[in-house]
Amino acid sequence: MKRPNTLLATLTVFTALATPTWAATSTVTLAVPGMTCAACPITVKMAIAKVDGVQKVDVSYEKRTAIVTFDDTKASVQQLTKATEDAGYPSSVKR
Ligand SMILES: [Cu+2]
Repeated sequence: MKRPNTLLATLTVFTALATPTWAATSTVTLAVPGMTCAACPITVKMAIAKVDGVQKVDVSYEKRTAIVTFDDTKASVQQLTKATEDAGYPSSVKR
């Protein structure tokens, strides 16, 4: 009965990745498809930077992504995506 154990281990890893509890600093890549000109990344970056706990924001207009480093005891991914959405740029976690 190797299969169930392997499945359980896989699920455990995925759960751990989805909800990191051991570290204060997390990095997430957000897909921001709504950026349509060179000025958009500035708006997105400012919106994300305002979220408490955000330490670093790298927005790529070419890739339509925002790579955010944040303190996950202060901020959540949901707060980050909400911040971009409130600024007019809905985003989602890129995997
Ligand atoms: Cu623009």
